[in-house]
Amino acid sequence: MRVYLDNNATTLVDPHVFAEMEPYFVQKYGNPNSLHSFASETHPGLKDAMEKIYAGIHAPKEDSVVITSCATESNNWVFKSIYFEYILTGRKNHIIVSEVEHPSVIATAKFIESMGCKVTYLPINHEGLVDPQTVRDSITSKTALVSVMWANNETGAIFPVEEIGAICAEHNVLFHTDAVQAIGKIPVDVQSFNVDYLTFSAHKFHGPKGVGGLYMKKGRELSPLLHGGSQMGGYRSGTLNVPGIVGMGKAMEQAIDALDFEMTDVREMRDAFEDELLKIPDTFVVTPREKRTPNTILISFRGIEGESMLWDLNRAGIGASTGSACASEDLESNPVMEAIGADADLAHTAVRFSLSRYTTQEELDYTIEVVRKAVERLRGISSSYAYAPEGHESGLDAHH
Ligand code: C6P
Repeated sequence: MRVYLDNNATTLVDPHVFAEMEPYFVQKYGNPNSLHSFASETHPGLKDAMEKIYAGIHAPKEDSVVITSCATESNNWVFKSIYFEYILTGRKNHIIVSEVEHPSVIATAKFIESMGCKVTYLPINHEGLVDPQTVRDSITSKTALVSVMWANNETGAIFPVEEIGAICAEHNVLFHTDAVQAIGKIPVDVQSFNVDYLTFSAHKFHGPKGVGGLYMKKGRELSPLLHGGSQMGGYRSGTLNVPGIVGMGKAMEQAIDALDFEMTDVREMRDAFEDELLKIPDTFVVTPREKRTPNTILISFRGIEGESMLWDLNRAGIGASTGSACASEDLESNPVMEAIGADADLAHTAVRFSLSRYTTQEELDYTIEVVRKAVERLRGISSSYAYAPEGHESGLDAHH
């Protein structure tokens, strides 16, 4: 059996999405900006896809959605543009991010920090959540931007973006949220709270890789990301990725249709799976379930290196991760586990299971069996587990 439980890293392309994209590779392959019928026959599909994307996040017509190649690009664009518009010009000198943002935010924040911008990295609490009060306390008259993700890719923790957005509005500070792990898992409505910029990426909701987007509220326009032929309203030049955009539109529509299923059926399956995992002694999950996206579990198995667990899982045909896919190769401890104050031993033991609407009960039953065996085998050869004093603390800090 092969089981895919790494849906926060990327997802299977929905077959309906794939079918919708196909003609745009082999029949309707014209450049949408050309002046002939090969071009114009791409227009209805593009228009339809953009409408689906706007509808998926409830963006009003007057706001902009700019298509990018991925969430990393969208996040880079926001920060670098804010740097050009506000920091370099001396209007502001400070931005705020949470310390558990995706590397595409953290590394970009560090880059503009190296160019002279002050950056505040907000801590997370013992539940893996950002406290909105820390945002309020960090804002100064020179703060240009607050960027806090909607849902964390490692724990699934849902951050209080409504409250943070309200604090930003109160202080006249721009607010960006990376909603990559929120779309298709929880309702996303850009009109229901204050948000200026919102990042998303098609391959996280059963769309194709290589296409993402940035929502931008009217009046909050950024400086162009790519100068050139003025596609995408001049914000991002370059020939449009027509199949990708069509695919993202369809994937957004499918994700919205499947949202109830995700929030009830996938959640129930996740919860039952988690109950089984937690029956294994000395296992810990950080964020409470009701504060998490419905598909995600970040679990620690004391005494077992996350990578060793992945090895055993992989040999049994199961794909999971120790955290963010792009940080999986460095064998560092999990940054979110470190941020909540887990001890060094426990921070190396995290394994992320992320389900999707394609996950089946049979796959989860099989996974439980494999995990149980792996825990037995790996703890049997773990010196740190063998010598741990009886009744030892969970390894998390005092409030646990
Ligand atoms: N997280 C994970 O395993 P791209 O691939 O550029 O479209 O998405 C980047 C990205 C940005 N923000 C968040 C919150 C994300 O989760 C990701 C991708 C994957 O967690 C791969 S590192």
